[in-house]
Amino acid sequence: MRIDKKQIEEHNSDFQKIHQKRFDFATSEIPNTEAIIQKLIDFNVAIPSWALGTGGTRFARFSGAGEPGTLEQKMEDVAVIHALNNSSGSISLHIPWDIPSNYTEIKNLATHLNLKFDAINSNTFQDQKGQALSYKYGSLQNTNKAIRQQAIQHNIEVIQHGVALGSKALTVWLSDGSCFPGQLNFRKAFQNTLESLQEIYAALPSDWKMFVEYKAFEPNFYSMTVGDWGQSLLYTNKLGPQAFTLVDLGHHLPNANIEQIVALLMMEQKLAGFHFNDSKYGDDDLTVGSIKPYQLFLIFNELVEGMDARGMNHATDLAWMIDASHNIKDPLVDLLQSVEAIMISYAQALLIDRPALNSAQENNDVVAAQEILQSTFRTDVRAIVAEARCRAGGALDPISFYRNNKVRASLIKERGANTVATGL
Ligand code: LRH
Ligand code: MN
Repeated sequence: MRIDKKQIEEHNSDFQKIHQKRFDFATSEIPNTEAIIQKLIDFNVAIPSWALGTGGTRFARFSGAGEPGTLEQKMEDVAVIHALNNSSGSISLHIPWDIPSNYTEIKNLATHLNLKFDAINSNTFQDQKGQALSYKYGSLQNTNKAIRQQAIQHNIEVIQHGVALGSKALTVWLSDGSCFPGQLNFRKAFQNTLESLQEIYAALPSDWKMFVEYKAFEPNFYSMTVGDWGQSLLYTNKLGPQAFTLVDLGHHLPNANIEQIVALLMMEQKLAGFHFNDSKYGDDDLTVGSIKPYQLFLIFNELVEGMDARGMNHATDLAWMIDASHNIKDPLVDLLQSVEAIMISYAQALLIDRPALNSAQENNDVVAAQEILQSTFRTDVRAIVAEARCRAGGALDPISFYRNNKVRASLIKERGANTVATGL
């Protein structure tokens, strides 16, 4: 399924009149919109290969139709999203779910689809068919050295897959932990995991990064061996300068102050980047900005402040990825909504009057500080985001385009109704 430029031009000419009115109003209210538009055009959010099909829970999975059944079809779906929003030009693969059958063909397809390969993910949270040793009691933490070695070897193979595709980072998320008090010696589990990560770290090419993703609970429900940002930072500090802490928004205990965690990880220059999603209770993997949009804005406020304080390149110095699961919505529409929510929060954070906020903070003028943030959060920047998208060749209203052009119906016609995507 390819979206051709002509279709997008037709769509944009239909939406131009209403868009122009909104854009003119926005530019009359919002200062230096051109600088913001350029930042938005340069910004890209990677799409997870495992979120292009319908996700499920332990209770049920209501499969959608026309899902991508192969890596090639997953890449085509990411290309559809990218053609519509021009902000999703990279895919994050998960091994072994996405092992390419032919590297050259996959790389040629990526070039043809104008896609890059973002961070690549290892998987020692499942036992694969024919796998010699089980990860039931953990992988890198396991008391059994042979099991740790098997997991280390898998991660090194994932790096090799990534090198062959042009990725520049390995994401390690460990489901390791315990379900009951007394089950685990926390210190030994940490030591085993650190030594194992050190062997994997030693296999990293010099221009690669390792992202250590933490999670408070699930699938272990008493302890996780990389359970929070502090534990992940312990590992990444001990591992070395190529190791960074990855923040998945859904991996925190209720009411955690994620924007403060982000500010401190940036201060330590140990922030890898993000797995964006939203949640009300646990690792719900819901649409970004659908539950706590103010929190997302506050996170981007800390990001813009932190990146500018260090002269970082907003688009390339951190890893921007989505990690979501779609139980009841069309995955492509859900991902379009998620990228839109990210672009809106980023644009609003770029709007914040930093000198005024800094002086309010310096003078403990709490009300002024609050008003600066809240009035910015209540500023409608959607026309600015749409203008950036349109200038970059995207659709003014991607979801209307997707629906009006019956993209899902075309995918079903092409793939049939029963194709199932590998992943969660
Ligand atoms: C774990 C996680 C991790 C992925 C998996 C698909 O909850 O966030 O990032 O490997 O989801
Ligand atoms: Mn994640």
